[in-house]
Amino acid sequence: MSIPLVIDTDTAQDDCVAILAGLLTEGADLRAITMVAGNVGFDRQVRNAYLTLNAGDRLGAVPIHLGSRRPLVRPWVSAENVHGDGAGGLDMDFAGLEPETEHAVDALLRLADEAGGELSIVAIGPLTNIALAVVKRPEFAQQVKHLVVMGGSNNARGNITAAAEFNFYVDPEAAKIVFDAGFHVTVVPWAPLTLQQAVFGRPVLDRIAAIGTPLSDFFTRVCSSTLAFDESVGIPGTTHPDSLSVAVLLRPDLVTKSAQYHVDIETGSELTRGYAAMSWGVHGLTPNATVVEEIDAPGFEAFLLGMLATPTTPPRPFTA
Ligand SMILES: [Ca+2]
Repeated sequence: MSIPLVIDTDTAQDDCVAILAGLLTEGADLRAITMVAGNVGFDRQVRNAYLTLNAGDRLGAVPIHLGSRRPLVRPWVSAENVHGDGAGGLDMDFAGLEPETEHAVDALLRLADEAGGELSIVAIGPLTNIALAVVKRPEFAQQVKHLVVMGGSNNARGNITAAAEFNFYVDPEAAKIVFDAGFHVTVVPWAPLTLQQAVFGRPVLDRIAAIGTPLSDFFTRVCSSTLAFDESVGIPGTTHPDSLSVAVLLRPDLVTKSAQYHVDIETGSELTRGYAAMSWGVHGLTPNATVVEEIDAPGFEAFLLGMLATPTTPPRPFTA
């Protein structure tokens, strides 16, 4: 059975891998890519998405809709110190590639209508576009079959601050709107889940490089800058929460443990801005999200490595 989905992304590094998983996994019907301000410069993110479609030999097959160029309330904060340009310096000729004129928020609403309750969304950047869709049409939350959100930490450390994970930190007001909206939502947290089960160390990266396909070469390139950063902060490899989020939607059998939580986002404090308070059921709060706690990590690795072995012929040559 095919799963119609949209990937809402701030395309850099693992976002690229997530898009490839949405493009190439059997049964996935990727209907659009919607762009949101996050990791790196907005227009650079759009180029990274085109680089990814090119790597997957699907240039022109999936529309890219431009969304929010800044968070709802706050100035944009980048993660360029982590990701560089988000594509490891990879480039190509972008001539003739034009994103859709329809705004990402309008595209999300239209695609939800067209899918008749079957559309799923994997949101792997700040939640600005998803929040705006809810603001524009509150019943959007009920129209979406399944929203998978990469963000927050489950009573564990952040990454951009001690308290907060990047996506929720960048636009905490948007995240709060989304968790209050009534979506059927599953959360893929940064810690402990990603840090414990979705880090690819050098031996795995060597195996990926040895696959020798255009996709594995692309993976190695786009993940290269982040590897240096991750190792500099004590993470023993590249991190893959975004591609894990796509896997959670498309391969729910990879989730081995999850639980119901009440998730709320800190918007008042500067110290803990964007902190996700994940209440585990003993505080009298009604659950509003499923939080992934454990995955089949070897299965996830096999999922991505299998995808990267897919033969493709990128129509446009990559340049350094
Ligand atoms: Ca992302």
